[in-house]
Amino acid sequence: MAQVPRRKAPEKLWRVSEDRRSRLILALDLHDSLAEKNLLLRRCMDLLDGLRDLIVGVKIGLPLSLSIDFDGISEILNRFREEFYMIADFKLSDIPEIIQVVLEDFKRMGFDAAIAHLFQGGLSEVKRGIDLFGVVAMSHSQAWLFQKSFHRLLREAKAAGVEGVVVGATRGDLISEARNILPGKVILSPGVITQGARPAHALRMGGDFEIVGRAITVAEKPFEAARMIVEAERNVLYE
Ligand code: NUP
Repeated sequence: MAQVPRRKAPEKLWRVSEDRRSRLILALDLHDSLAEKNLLLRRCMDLLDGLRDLIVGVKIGLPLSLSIDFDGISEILNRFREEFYMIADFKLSDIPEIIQVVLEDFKRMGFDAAIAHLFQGGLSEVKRGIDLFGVVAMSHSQAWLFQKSFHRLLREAKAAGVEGVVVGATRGDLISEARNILPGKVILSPGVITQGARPAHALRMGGDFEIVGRAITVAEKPFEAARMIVEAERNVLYE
């Protein structure tokens, strides 16, 4: 029986997801600061063109921004913002006033959402016109300070009123806990394949979206790699 998503916000994220029957967000971490910027930009455009039926969103962070500059990022946003949910992953962790001006610029550029840290506090003070996701559990094995602070970060996420949280796909038990404690929030999970989590495992544990970078971006056949992940997701969602 088809599983109906419980959470309807953010509206664009769920709408695109339901249209494509996918929970896959691409981490567009192509980087080579010495390469010709236009060549790298073209590679990004070609990759996104090829994946348009499979991915729901695109996550952009420092690796690509340092390689093609913010002008290049703006070109990507202008071309694909209607089709994909665009997430700025600069893991903001600053005073509320600075986070606010940065989010205003992200919005102007065409981003739908940003990822921020929660531990610095103050996010509830930030007036914002885009969605926000707070990091509560990172995917890498050395993130022990996060693990120790997990429940406090979940409380901070609730108080901050963020739309969702980031919980590593490598931390299935924490995904389930976050799901129980924050039933209304979207859970994004990075760490699939290259960092060790099996495709769709995060969804089985109660997560909503998987963020995948290198397993697709450096694959010989990115479309096939993405299709394999989306098929695993569909088996969980529509079994
Ligand atoms: O805990 C986190 N783990 C993580 O890998 C939080 C993140 N935001 N990420 C990001 O997800 C990381 O910066 C990268 O862009 C992506 C995972 O990429 P990959 O391991 O699939 O290549």
